[in-house]
Amino acid sequence: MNQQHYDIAIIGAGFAGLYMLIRARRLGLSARVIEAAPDVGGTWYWNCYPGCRCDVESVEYSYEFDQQLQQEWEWPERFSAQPDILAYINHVAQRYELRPDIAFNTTVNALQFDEEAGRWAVTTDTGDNFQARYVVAATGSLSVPLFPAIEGRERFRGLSVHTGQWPRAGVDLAGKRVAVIGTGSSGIQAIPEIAREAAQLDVYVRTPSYTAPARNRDLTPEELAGIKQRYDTLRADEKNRFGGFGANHPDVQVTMAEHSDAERRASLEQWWQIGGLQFILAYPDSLLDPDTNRVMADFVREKVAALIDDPADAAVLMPRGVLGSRRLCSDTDFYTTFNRDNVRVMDAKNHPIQRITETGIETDLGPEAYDVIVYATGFDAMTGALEKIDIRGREGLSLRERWRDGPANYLGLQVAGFPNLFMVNGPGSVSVFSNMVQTIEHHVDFIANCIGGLEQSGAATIEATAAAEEAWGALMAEAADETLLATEDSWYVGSNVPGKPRMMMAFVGSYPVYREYCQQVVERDYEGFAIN
Ligand code: FAD
Ligand code: N01
Repeated sequence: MNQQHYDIAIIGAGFAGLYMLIRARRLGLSARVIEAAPDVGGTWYWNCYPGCRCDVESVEYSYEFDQQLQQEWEWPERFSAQPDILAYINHVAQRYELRPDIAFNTTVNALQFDEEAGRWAVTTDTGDNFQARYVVAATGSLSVPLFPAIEGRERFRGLSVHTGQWPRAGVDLAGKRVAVIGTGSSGIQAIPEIAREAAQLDVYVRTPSYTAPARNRDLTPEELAGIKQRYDTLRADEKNRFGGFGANHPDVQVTMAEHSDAERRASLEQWWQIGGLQFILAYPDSLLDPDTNRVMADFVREKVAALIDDPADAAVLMPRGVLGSRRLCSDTDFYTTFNRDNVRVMDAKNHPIQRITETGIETDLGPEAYDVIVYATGFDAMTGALEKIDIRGREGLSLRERWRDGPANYLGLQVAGFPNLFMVNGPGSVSVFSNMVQTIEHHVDFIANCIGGLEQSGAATIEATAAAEEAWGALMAEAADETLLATEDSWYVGSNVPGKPRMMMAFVGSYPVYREYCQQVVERDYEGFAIN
């Protein structure tokens, strides 16, 4: 028989939930983690599609809370592959003996705040229900896979798979006719791998993404030893970078306008050679000045044109619009994959997918038959996982209702009317514009310190005030308006989900600014929060 009451309910056993459990234990509080998956890992459990890896360097995309852990773990590659990241998370779960406090294969369906008792009732799909004084939703920003609303999807008699729900046993693609729908980060990583296995691969491209070569490679033992020696400096430096990553590379402060044409060219070439997401950091005004952005985008287009043999394919795959307003992807052999004889580019912008049939995909150019359809079609990001839960705060207030016009929040941590309910990297935080393990640690530390303080003071609840929420919303909007980030349709602004309110859902004012803001809030006795 499970215990009926816990101090803290933690939802999710990814990077965020696991660290929250560690911090709860350090506070001497009882905690129970509920996880829908059969094991730990979150993103890195679910996304086991071929080619999946991180795009923030592994030595940065990892926990820093324990020096020993940081020193003992050996990252094999610059950008480690999903199995290696999952192995690391499993190591963490084992090292800190976390599993006994986690209920796997269990989904939280509802959370209801009992105002009189000052407790949350947690209801799950297995009947494993309990109460907790605090709830930490470590439910993930990109954890609800999204299928497109294409007619007939259920009719397909072959295999349909989403990259975010890839079968654990793998998919045998040898000799198969495969279609991939979607060319965001997931599609771009999976396509070269699928092309190597499948007999035939058709890639349906509606909006081509900007992508820079990852230039992934093995980390040499000497390199890793060097990083470990200066880990403290690296971590400190990281916290001063826009997105909390990139500390292995120069921190460019010179805007593009300060460079001559030749210097500009040399700089962009240098960053192209460094590779990956870092390319966006070539100039500090890359996401602020439309001229800088255009020059960088033209540079990428020139590179793309040189990599694809067939000009007609290149035209379909050529990225357009603002560089970075959809997440810059990071690839290995993406464009050259289209030079293979077994790969075709399908222009899904001019010939949209009309329907899925029993045998394949139909456009106005006719039907195409497939054995496997891969949906690399993304996620109901930022709010999806929270809105799947029926969350009721004070006076039965529903979170879904509260967020009908957009995810109002304070610091991406709390929502007014929902006391003692914390989000990790929730909408309104830096989250998806950062090295998320770094910002997860920052959020969890904030939450744990806050709970620790409440416990010491004997206060029962903490809750964002409506005024603080409104002010934070205005600040978020202001920060977004100062950048080019909200100019195009993307999951950043919720436009990939029909009916979702369109707004920039993360704080784009930078991680250092966000840290400073949080620091001031704490120094002013949790300004913007009501403590009772
Ligand atoms: P998640 O890892 O998403 O874990 C949330 C967990 O909560 C999931 O396991 C889910 O099953 C569980 N859950 C949700 N709702 C419920 C419920 N109601 N009941 C029970 N359980 C629930 N970020 C970077 O910074 N760098 C990268 O290189 C990077 N690469 C990525 C690659 C991919 C393919 C994807 C999809 C995302 C990537 N991200 C990256 C973002 C990534 O999501 C975060 O870095 C990080 O892993 C998030 O950890 P988390 O614990 O917050 O959430
Ligand atoms: O999802 P996406 P993702 N017909 O939303 C297309 C992280 N991540 O899973 O834009 C045709 O970016 C859609 O086209 P359009 C990272 O933060 C990181 O790839 O709607 N196409 C788009 O091309 C990332 O940003 C890594 O026109 C259709 C694609 O599906 C986030 O997760 C790896 C369609 C969806 O792209 C999400 O990335 C993976 C239709 N009907 C993920 N419907 C790293 O590298 C949708 N599409 C670290």
